[in-house]
Amino acid sequence: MLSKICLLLRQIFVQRPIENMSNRTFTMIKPDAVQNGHIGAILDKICAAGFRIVAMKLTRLSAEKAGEFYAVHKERPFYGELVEFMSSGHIVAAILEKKNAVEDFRTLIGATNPAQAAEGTIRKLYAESIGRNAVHGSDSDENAAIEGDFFFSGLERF
Ligand code: 3AN
Repeated sequence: MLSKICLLLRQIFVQRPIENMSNRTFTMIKPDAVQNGHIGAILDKICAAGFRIVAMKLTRLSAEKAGEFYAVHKERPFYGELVEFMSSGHIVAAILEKKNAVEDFRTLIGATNPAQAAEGTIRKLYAESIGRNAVHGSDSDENAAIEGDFFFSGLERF
């Protein structure tokens, strides 16, 4: 009873309601990193940073599926290039778990443009360019859930 009251009080008074801080994010190791043989090194960094792999698969997106996944960028000038690249080879898709997963994973991968990514980040180490930037990381809890559902059924996550 007391813990329920505490939870309610937190939800009322804490600026960021606790439901908004998800512990899951979604990632893809992109075709450039797969082709360059970086799957193992990238998974090693992800695990060393304290993420637990909840779901994972090696797969390939059709152009249609890549277009659907990145539909939010449809109006951006690089959309066609992005869809072509993301359907050009195999990817590793995964759902990852950790406290504050979305934000911590974005820190681990670094800036979109590897030239601007911090030292030691996955994109700094393994990305080729802003377009071929080795890994995807969800940008919000809401998108993490949508993106995870895009690739995995309930039976495929643990
Ligand atoms: P992030 O993946 O860091 O969240 P977004 O959401 O701005 O970056 O872009 C989604 C993806 O679109 C990037 N991961 C990258 O592959 C591609 N992209 C972003 N900006 C460019 C650009 N200027 N030229 C080519 N591709 C880009």
